[in-house]
Amino acid sequence: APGDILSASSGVLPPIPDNLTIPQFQLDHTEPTRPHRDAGIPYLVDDATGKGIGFAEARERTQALANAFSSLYKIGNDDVVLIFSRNHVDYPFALWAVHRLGGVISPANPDYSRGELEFQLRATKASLIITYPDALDTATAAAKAYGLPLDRIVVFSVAGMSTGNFVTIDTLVKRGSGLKKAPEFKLKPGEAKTKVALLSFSSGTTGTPKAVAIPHFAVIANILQLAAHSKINTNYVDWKDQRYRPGDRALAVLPFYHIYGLVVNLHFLLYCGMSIVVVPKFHFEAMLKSIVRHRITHLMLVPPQAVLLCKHPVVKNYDLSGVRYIMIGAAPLSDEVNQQMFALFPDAQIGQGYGMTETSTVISIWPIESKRGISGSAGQLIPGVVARILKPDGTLGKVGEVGEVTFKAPSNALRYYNNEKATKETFIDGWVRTGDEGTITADGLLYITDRIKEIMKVRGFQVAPAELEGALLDHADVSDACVVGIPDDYSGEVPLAFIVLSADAAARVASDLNRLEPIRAGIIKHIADQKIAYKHLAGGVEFVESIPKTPSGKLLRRFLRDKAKEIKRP
Ligand code: 4UU
Repeated sequence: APGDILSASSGVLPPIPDNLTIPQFQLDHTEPTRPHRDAGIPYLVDDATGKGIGFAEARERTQALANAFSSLYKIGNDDVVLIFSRNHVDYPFALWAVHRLGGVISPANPDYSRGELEFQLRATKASLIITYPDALDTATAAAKAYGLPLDRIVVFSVAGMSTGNFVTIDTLVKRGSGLKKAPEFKLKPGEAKTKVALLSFSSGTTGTPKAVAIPHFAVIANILQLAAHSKINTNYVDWKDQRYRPGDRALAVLPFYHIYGLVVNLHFLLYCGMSIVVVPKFHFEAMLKSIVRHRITHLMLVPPQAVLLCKHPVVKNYDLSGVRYIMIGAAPLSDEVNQQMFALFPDAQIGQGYGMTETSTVISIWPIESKRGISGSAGQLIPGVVARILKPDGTLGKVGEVGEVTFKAPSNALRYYNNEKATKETFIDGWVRTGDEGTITADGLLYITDRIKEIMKVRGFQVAPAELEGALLDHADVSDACVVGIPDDYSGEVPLAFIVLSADAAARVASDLNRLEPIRAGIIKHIADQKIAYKHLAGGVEFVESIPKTPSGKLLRRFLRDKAKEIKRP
């Protein structure tokens, strides 16, 4: 038997436009713009000041920035602009401005180190950096190392924060509104399927982070798939019972540099006519204050934030009863936390979503018919998604059987950018291999049972063991290394390194055992000095005689992952 092709949701997917860029869909296409345009619902709201930006102003700022990027920075078709920033109300306008010129956006975490940013600049060949005031030092250092002139750095304007001598986005909006209108980049029918909009990073099933080439069509498709799943009625006539309603207010604590924040929290919720309250940096108690102050109705979270809501003593000081909807995704959610969330928000809709960068985000969300997600399930496949289960013996699974889940969806990304080898392993005949083990029920409910691929998910962020192993092998005391994730109540998992000492370090330890602890501390510091905080070896360092490998030299990571589970942590 050939196995089953599984699909699910009861929503009906409309035709997906294949000739529009993301801003043309989001700002020019008439239907989804109606609540903001005609009813004056704020588009984006700054969390700190409460200042709202309306739809007309959003469009104007986007156009002014497009004019400025075109005239003053010569950004045009296929030029890559790297946004190295926290969330900012101008973030989407800068992004759409570049798209209006046919340019490509590569988003990056503003807490990256110089080396991590330099890697992304090189991999994408970016020619302009848009950054946030507190990330200017790193941006400058990385630009120098990469060879980008410093006048190719521009910075978002933030009250009370210094932008040095750099040109600000506010200045560019002012100047751009006086410049002639930049020619709009246009696509012919079908071209949106191959025209790259985003280069977002993911490690895929193996190796170090790679740029995922995401076309305009994939993002627009995912928005329409989500709308179809939740039966969004764009006539906005009879929407009172909808999960997402015009005028609802979502907090954007999820970062826009990650696909979950960008496509779902920002683009999809705007499509629904909602207002997005933009938070630059997640801070737990500040989030609670913002929920109350802005009368937030919708939250999109990662599991550690749900853990804080369930466990943190300050939560009881805040009236969170206005929250009607909470989606949790990007990493496994424990049953315990799930049940506690249900108890904490007795009236809210709460459930899980599952997605990945390679599918331009969402694959599944809990069924629209149920107020609450089914505990343990990552949700129901959304319209347009079909799944196949690849069993360990290479055959295709049937309903209810366990194996690697693979998806075909209109939102599937195209490939890994400039990486044919990795592309061949993950993007196969229109299917994306997830590296996740799971099963799908007859109702199209997805259950993720394990992770086959190497990556760790630390606080929802991908951490590639290969990246850390590469850095560890640069250390003089290390001759071999293997990094695995170990469970952590808050972060989900944290990296632990198994290390084989170099001959020299081993000899030093053999002559004096007291030398071992400084070596361990040195290795931990070596990673801390060059990597963003969530990649640090919070799980510690374990010394071993050798790293188990297959005869062909491949790390037996699973073996060490199991071994790590036996280690008692302080
Ligand atoms: C178990 O994490 C993401 C996207 C997350 C997302 C997006 C929209 C969640 C809900 C939503 O509505 O992307 P990446 O590329 O950073 O990581 C993808 C990987 C998956 O392959 C899987 O291993 O993150 C893990 N993952 C999950 N695991 C994502 N969601 C889940 C989940 N349960 N619900």
